[in-house]
Amino acid sequence: MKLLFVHPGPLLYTNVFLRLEPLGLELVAEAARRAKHSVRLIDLQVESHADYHRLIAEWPPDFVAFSCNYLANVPEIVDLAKATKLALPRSFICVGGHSASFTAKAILEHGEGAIDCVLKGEGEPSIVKLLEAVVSDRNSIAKVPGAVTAHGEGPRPGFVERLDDVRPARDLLRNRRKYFMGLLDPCASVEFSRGCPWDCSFCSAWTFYGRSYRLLSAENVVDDLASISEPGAFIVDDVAFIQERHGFAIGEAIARKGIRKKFYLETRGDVLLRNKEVFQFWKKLGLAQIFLGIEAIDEDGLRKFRKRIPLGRNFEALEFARSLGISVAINIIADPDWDEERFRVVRDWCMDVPEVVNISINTPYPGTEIWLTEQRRLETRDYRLFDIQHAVLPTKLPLAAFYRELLHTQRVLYGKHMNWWTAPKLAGELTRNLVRGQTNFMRGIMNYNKVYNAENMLADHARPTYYELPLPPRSQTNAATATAADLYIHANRGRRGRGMDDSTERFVDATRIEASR
Ligand code: B12
Ligand code: SF4
Repeated sequence: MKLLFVHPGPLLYTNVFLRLEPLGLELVAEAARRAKHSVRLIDLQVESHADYHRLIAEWPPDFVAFSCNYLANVPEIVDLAKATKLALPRSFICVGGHSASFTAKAILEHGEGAIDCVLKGEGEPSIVKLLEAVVSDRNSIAKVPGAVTAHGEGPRPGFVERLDDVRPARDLLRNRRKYFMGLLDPCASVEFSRGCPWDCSFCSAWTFYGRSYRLLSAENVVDDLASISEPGAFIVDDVAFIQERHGFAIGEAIARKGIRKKFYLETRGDVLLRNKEVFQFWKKLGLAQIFLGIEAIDEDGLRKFRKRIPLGRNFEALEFARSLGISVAINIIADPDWDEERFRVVRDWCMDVPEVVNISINTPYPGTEIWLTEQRRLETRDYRLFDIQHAVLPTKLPLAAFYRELLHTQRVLYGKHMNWWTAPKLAGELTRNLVRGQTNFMRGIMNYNKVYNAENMLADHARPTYYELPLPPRSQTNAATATAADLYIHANRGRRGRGMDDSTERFVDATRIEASR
């Protein structure tokens, strides 16, 4: 069959700071290609809807698969699916990915018959089974693991047996130079591990993978890295280098092979402190930027998000990261109940630290515990606003005042970063990128005021809403009875599902809240 894999368009963030290669979709596309199908891929972060329609007119696919990692992309995907079904009534249309897995039935309903199937969980194993069913016996589609159709639902999705057996179809991506992460321009995405063993209440990374954590071998990672020509590499792992040995094994293999790249990764403060030598080693290998999810600057806030890292440890982690000479960005979660005074306190704190500070808004997402337990009523159920840049819970300040405070705070922090200690270095690196013809980050900086603009944010709330996110069933919203099992997409295989040594397992257990799960 002719298969087309589609990544939806950009969200707010993508237009300024970074735009990344759709690695998950490439992995699923490669699994389908290995099953002897003819495969193409289009990424609407860098191509337009007109390009998409032109492509399906010139090369009409039998099967179209959309990647829906982000809830905010649901309306765009549903509309594209409807338009595709109109143009190609015989095509089979499927949606998969992180957010689609948690909202499968709603997506089918919004599709009004245009979407044939939502495929939950990791796509590599299930896409092959779905394609077999589509080719040979359409009546068996609803029995495919992870499949949800209007006629029924298959068993829980299965895991990829060995992550070393899957590979991304990097060659299918056109415009590879359009992907960047700040100054890492251009930048490819790489995966060293999959899943997260912690269980933070605002996050769905662990519920998607059933609290599993699997590793790719150093040999496989290095093979993949060696095939990438971009000088930058974004490590997509939820928490990088949880296990010291794995970090060293990959690092040593990179050094042996003589691979030189600049790396970006995300990790936790306590992991950074536990595995200091790994990060020191990686600094020598080219680790350029670290993103730390600090989330709150007071103990109360940390408890709320169930990050069991004492505040002092987080500050110690920041000190250590600074001592490495690596550029560090941190994330703080703003609650919609913040008032002017709270914003001022946060601003003052942020101005005192040299790190780049990113502020996101506390947003309950399907698949997270706060989605079930948040007692505040949602102000909106417009999918497009669920991007942690818009407030979907009631704000204590009038909405316009909340956005003014938020954007003022973001602008002050952005200004600090752009003008202060980074300016000379930034200018130098930007110039080097421009000389190589890489203008992504430069354009992002120029877009800042247009994108982060209070009037535009308010106008986003005023748009007519055609698709609304359904609320969780009442039976699940009682905090006392809601359990993590209600949330899992992949089954929790317990200790056996986590490729960690016992000491790391104990470390994780000691730093998460629900040690009994
Ligand atoms: C790397 C990452 C990013 C990258 C983007 C990478 C990319 N190009 O897609 C960056 C840094 C840009 C990013 C940004 C944001 N992110 Co992000 N991100 C992640 C992260 C950590 C890993 C994703 C990843 O690449 N995983 C590795 C690949 C291999 O897995 P995958 O993409 O999930 O693909 C697998 C399956 O999902 C599935 N699949 C995927 N597509 C398809 C398609 C089909 C047809 C099928 C069958 C299966 C399938 O199969 C794949 C292979 O197994 C996830 C957390 C997580 N663990 O999923 C959060 C996550 C997806 N991000 C999240 C959020 C909130 C954001 C932001 C909105 C945050 C912000 N500050 O604005 C932005 C918006 C992004 C945008 N589009 O502009 C949330 C999603 C919440 C939601 N429900 O919408 C997540 C779940 C994190 C969380 N804490 O809960 N993100
Ligand atoms: S440590 Fe917490 S926030 Fe980070 S990926 Fe794991 S569960 Fe999500």
